[in-house]
Amino acid sequence: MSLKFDVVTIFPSMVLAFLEKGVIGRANRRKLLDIVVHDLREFSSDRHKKVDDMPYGGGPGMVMKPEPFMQAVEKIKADRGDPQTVILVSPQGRRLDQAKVRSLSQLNHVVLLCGRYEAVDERVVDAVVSEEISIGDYVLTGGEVPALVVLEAVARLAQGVVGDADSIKNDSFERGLLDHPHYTRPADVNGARVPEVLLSGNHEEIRAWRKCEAVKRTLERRPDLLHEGRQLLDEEEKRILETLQNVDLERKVRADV
Ligand code: 4GX
Repeated sequence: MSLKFDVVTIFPSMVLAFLEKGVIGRANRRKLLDIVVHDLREFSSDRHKKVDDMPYGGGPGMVMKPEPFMQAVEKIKADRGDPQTVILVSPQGRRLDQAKVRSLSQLNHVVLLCGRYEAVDERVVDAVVSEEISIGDYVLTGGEVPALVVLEAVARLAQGVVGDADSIKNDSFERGLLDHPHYTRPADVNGARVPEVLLSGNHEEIRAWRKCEAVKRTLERRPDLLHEGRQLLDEEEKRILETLQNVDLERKVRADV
């Protein structure tokens, strides 16, 4: 039972070029995934295959016409069965996070609609879209990259796509902590040395060091993760966090006197 995706875009070649590479490409070839990319222009009834038009009420930019997206979703339903969700990637959507990715990975069939220009006619949202998803608070020129972000994040959670299932449990946002620093050979690059503990062969010390570095980084760069995900931390991590916070507090108090 492979996870089905349908992507609707005016740039199918761009999306396909991305999807044939790497872990996702391999999973698609091995039939662990079943991804179909659709050219939106093929669903335009217009003789010039136009998919955009001027906005009613005036204003800058163009709006994507409703019928091509609606026809595309109809065709997907007829050929591939009813999807469990039809996603429009859009700055107006709920922001994607790993919890949302996890819940999407439980589905069998996901449709992703990619818009361009200023907007998509709202009747597409009303008629065929089940949810709008944003990948973050910055402005892009089209929905293709966001759709690929959603697809890649969801697809790698499907059974067998990522070879080593343990590596998923280790993902930063599954753990509520950022990753610790990593090093590979050589042990010295122009004088920049790998931390001595990693060369020590003392696995208990290495484990403790990594944990401490992960908590330090998270506190420093993403304190928001520690507030949301404190329950994800084990006792050892909580102890490290408290120690670091106390050290910081003492430093502040000393600066005061
Ligand atoms: N996260 N964009 C989509 C066209 C558009 C406009 C309105 C639907 C409704 C974005 C983001 C994003 C730019 C992709 C506008 N589509 N999408 N595009 N950030 O900025 O998802």
